[in-house]
Amino acid sequence: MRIDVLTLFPEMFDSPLSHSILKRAQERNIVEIVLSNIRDFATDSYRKVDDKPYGGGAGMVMMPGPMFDCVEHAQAQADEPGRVILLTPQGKPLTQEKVVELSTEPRLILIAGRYEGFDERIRTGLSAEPISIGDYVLSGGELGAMVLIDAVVRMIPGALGDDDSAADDSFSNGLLEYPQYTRPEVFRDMKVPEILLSGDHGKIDQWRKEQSLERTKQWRPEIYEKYLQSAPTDKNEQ
Ligand code: 4HQ
Repeated sequence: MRIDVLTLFPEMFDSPLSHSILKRAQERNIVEIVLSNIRDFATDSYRKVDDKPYGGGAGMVMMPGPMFDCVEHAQAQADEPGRVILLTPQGKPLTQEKVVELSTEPRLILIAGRYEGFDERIRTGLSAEPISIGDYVLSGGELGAMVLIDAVVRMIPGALGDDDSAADDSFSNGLLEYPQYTRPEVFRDMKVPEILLSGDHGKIDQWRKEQSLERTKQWRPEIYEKYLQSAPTDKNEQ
């Protein structure tokens, strides 16, 4: 996969991209991540990329010109145009389902904006899909783009190491993950549940499933309802 990121602050990406799973995935050529500075596509001597909103109002809006030129420059570097994504609180929420879908794309182009928002023609004219990482307001789209990259890249086959697994992660089966324990068996008077020490893997699987169901019901009732309504498998017999 190739991921282009369009931003006014490419340096913000240096640290997240140079550690752990994202670092290794790039080294193994599982993903190529290319940063472009939108300001390099400004056309005036001030390198202006934002302007006042038509109709008045507070704040500044990202101009379409530099953004179109930046996207088209990125698209000229590969055969497929790639799926263009706009990070914005107005987008559909990023879910694990969406993450898995994006992980099968050959190419993504992420637009991380600043200021109060984008000229609407950036969304319409570039067929950009608005995506939000959550219902809160960030200072810019960069952290949203980093969250999306991290979640997507780890789902590409080969990106996770042998000791990592996506199979038991929260949401992978539509439920929150069961509680985990490691050594010591007793820590500050708190004991590891007896069943996990029993060696009975049938019983352990059953306990974990019950725990997943129980914490999802308690903590994320809306996810629990969705799970109950989804395709009937062994789940509804529990
Ligand atoms: N912003 N999910 C405003 C976000 C955001 C979000 C990004 C703030 C775009 C212009 N991005 N800029 N929530 O709050 O992705």
